[in-house]
Order: sequence, then C-alpha cells, then structure tokens
Amino acid sequence: MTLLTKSCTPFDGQKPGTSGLRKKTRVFMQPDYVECFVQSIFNAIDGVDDKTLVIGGDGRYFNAEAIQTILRMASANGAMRAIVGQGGLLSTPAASNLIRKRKADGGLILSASHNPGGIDEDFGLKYNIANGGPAPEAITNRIFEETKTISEYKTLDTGDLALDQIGETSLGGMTVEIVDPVAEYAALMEELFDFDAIRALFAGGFTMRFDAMHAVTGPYAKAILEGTLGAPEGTVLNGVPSVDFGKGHPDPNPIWAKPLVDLVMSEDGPDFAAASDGDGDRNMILGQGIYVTPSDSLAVLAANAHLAPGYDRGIAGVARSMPTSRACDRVAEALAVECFETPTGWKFFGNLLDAGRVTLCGEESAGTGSDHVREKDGLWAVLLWLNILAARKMPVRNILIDHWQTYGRNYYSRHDYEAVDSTAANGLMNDLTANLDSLAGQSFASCTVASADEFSYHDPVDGSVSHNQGIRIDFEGGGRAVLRLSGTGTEGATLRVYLERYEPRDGDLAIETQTALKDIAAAVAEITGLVERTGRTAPDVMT
Ligand code: VG1
Ligand code: CO
Repeated sequence: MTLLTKSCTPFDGQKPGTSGLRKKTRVFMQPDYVECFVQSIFNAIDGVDDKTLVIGGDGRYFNAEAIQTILRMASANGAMRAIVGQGGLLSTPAASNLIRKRKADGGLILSASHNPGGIDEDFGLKYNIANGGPAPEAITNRIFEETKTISEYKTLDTGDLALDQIGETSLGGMTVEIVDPVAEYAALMEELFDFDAIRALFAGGFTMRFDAMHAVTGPYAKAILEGTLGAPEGTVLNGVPSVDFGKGHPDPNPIWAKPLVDLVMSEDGPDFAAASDGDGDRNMILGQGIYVTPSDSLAVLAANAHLAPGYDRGIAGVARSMPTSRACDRVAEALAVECFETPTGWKFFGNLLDAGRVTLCGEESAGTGSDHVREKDGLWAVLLWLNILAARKMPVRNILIDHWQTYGRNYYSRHDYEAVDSTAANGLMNDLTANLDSLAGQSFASCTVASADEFSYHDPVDGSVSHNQGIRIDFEGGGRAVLRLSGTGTEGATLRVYLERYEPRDGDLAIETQTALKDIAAAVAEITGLVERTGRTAPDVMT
C-alpha cells in the first residue's frame, strides 16, 4: 500500500453553512471535491496525526463512496483509529454520542439531513469536534480559508474496505473499528428514561406510529421502540434506510410527512405519532387529532423534563434559536432558570451545554435536544415525550391545552419560500436591513412595529460575536416576525419568514394557527414587498 500525495486545485464555494457543507450530490462527486474539503478540514484542525475519528452518515446516495475516501485520507494523514458505523451508517446524534463516549478527537458526519437523497439530489459533510458537537464558527471559518488555497491532499492507493462486519481491521497504519450503530445510543437512552413506565404504557394498549421516512432512524426506532420497549411490530413505518429515502423528502413536517399526519388526524388514529429526518436529529410530534409545533414541544419538554429519570434534578436552563417561539422563555421564567437566545444552528448551543448553563435546547425547525449529546436528537425527543405521557397519563392534546392554560399560547408558524432567485432574495434582505431603523412606529396591515433589529449573538461563554443572524421585527401587542435566508439550501435562496403571536392564558387559545398569524404575515409582506420581489403569492412550505 502506497502513500500518495496528490496535487489539486481549490473548488469555489466550499463554505460550511448552518450545518456543514451541503451541495448537490453531483457536485460532491466531482473528482477531488471530497478530497479537497476533507484535507481542508484536517489542515484546519492541525492535522489528524494519532487522532481518533468517528465516521458515519445517514446512508444516502454516495455515503458509502465518500466514507471510503475519508478512510483512506484519514489513514494517509496519520490517524490512529477510525470508528465507523456498520455499513457506514450513524445517525447524527449517535455519532455525537460515540465521539463523546469513546473520547474521540472529532468526527465526520455525512448527511444533507432532511433534503432528498440521490444522484440528482443533495449531499453533505460536516466536522464535529471532541465535545460531539458541530464545529463552531471559528473552526468552520478556518476550514473555509483552507479550501481556498488547498494544493495537495494525502491518500492511499488501496481499494475499498468492507464495512459490513462488526470488528476491527486495519487500513495502512490506522485501525478501523466497525461498530453497531445502535448499541451505544440505545444504552444512553435507557439511562435517561423510565423504560419500565414506557413499557407498561405500550403493554396497556397505548398505540403509536413512528415514521422513519426510509432514513437512518429505522434501525434505532425498531431496536428501541419495538425491541426494548415492546411496542407492537408495525409501530415503526418506513424503517429500512434506503439511499434515496424511498424517493421521498425525509423532512418530518406536516407537508413531507403528510401520510402520518393524516393518520393521526383520523378518528381511529394512534394515540401518538412521531417522525424523524434523514440523519435522525429532527423530530415531529403528533397526538391524536393534534400537531405539536416544535416550539411548543420544546416548552412542554422543559416544563415536564423532571418526570424523566435523566432530568429528575430539574434543568439548569434552556436555550432556543432566535426564530424559535418564545414559549420556552415562559417556562424558564416559571422555573427561575436561565433562557438563552442563540443564532440558528446547533453549533451555537455547544458552549452553553459544555458550561452547564443549559440542559435543554431547541429550534423551531423540529430540533430538540439536551446535554446528553451535542446534536439535536429526534428519537430522544420522542422518548422524552413517551416518558411524559407515561407519567402524566393523559393524551397529548390535554397536555398541550394544560400547557397553554398555564403559560399562555405562542401561536407560531414558519413560511418558507424555496428556490427563490438569489438576487431577488438578497435584495429583499439588504433593503430591509437598510430600512430597519425607520420601521419603529409605522403601521403595516394593522400591525404597528415596536422595534426592529438585526440579530447579533454574543456568546456568554467564550465571548465570540456572530453578526448578521437574521432580522427581528417586534410588533406592538407582542407579535413578532423574523426573516433570514437559509444556510442549508442547495438551489437558489430559501427565504424563511417566522411568525409569532402571543395570546395570554385567559385569551383565545383555540384559534387556527394561520388565522391567528394572518395580520403579522400581511405586515411582513407589506414591509418587504415580498410578492413583487419574489414573484410568490404563497409560501412553498408552512410548518
Ligand atoms: C435549517 C434550520 C436550522 C437547523 C439546520 C440544520 O437551517 O432552519 O434550525 O439547525 O437546518 O438542521 P437553515 O439555515 O436552512 O434555516 V439539519 O436537521 O439539516 O442538520
Ligand atoms: Co437533520
């Protein structure tokens, strides 16, 4: 086996976004593309000599090929050990857990999350640090700088390694350890939750459906829900991972997981339903006849986490991304714990979790998690809900109603305008930014702007500052709109408009969500000239 140093020329645009580098699969498949990015990661972290890396992905098209490339390069760059999920599979939270449990120096996770997979769809790659979380901006910026000047990479002239047998083999001087992707993760879940209570819940006839959307959580959900917890076979739907996610869009929201939503909305639907995304870090929660918005889910979990053994001493604090509704802020206030507002993307929670300032965190984009790993965790959220349902012995709907009657209700919805012309989307955001200072006091579609600003985050742990993290418009009476451009899209620009309105606990708690937010949506359209600029009269997705 020969060590090769190959010369290469930099590719444009290898800039990690909200969650790593995401591009069309064919972009990643260009000769040297993965190699240039991976060598740039290695260079940015002062090499991988003698290091241990966790490597795995969500199983999408090109996952297996990219892993072989990464393994050859890790070995050629002097890594000591690579811990790889069997068949190249690891959910994002399971990878985070493995990095922590095995005290690895970092990990490479291959995923484009909720985006479709296939040769004409999306692919992604990101680097996680030793705490198990996505690399913070200081590192992703360094990676990007490296990609601009990369001139050579190291690899081996070997063939592919079989990844289907659990155990150790070697590749050059590096040990490759192939592990069961589920085992360590399942053990962690058992430490956090009252499995006996959940087992009793299922034994008592409680029904559930978990839609794995043909993505990575299938084996995890089958092992834990149907295996350990005794839910009947058939509880897990679409549980076999496939490279193109059954040609679907593995995004657990009411649009892409519509069959599941239809099922729980029907009269004889299950008591509880949930879904996860391509890489297993997102979750959607439903109860019979009701959809739980991710922001409400975070608030309910914060208010009830103490019912699970892993959190029975209470929570230290909560953090939410800026566009996430402020429902959890009210819970934090009632619990007298700290509440933090961070930019979009899980990498901003890492410092707060490491410092013990927060126990739970969440994002409106169906991401919830805790200090058990450093990624959001779809199945974890589902199991915490199950633990709460087992403890409180009431339906999801009643838990939500009770929550709103205690804290008031934050009506909330996100409107996405996808594949918008980039120039038009940037123009909209730039002009809005330029006019921000003049908005306060003006009225639009019956809403008066109380204040408007561009969000900058001052990390309270390491003092770093992140600018340009989205625009916040607060309206009189407690309404709010947030606008930002997606950092995970691969086609044109995706404009995200986040709408929120608070209704106190003695107010009307049963308005249809879009109706409740109609005026705020109209005000945003008027302020930004949305229809004229984007040519869209309605969003592509509303969550
Ligand atoms: C989106 C979500 C964000 C999430 C990110 C990664 O980013 O809005 O909340 O952290 O995806 O999630 P953006 O920049 O497109 O809005 V995942 O499940 O793709 O790892
Ligand atoms: Co994801």
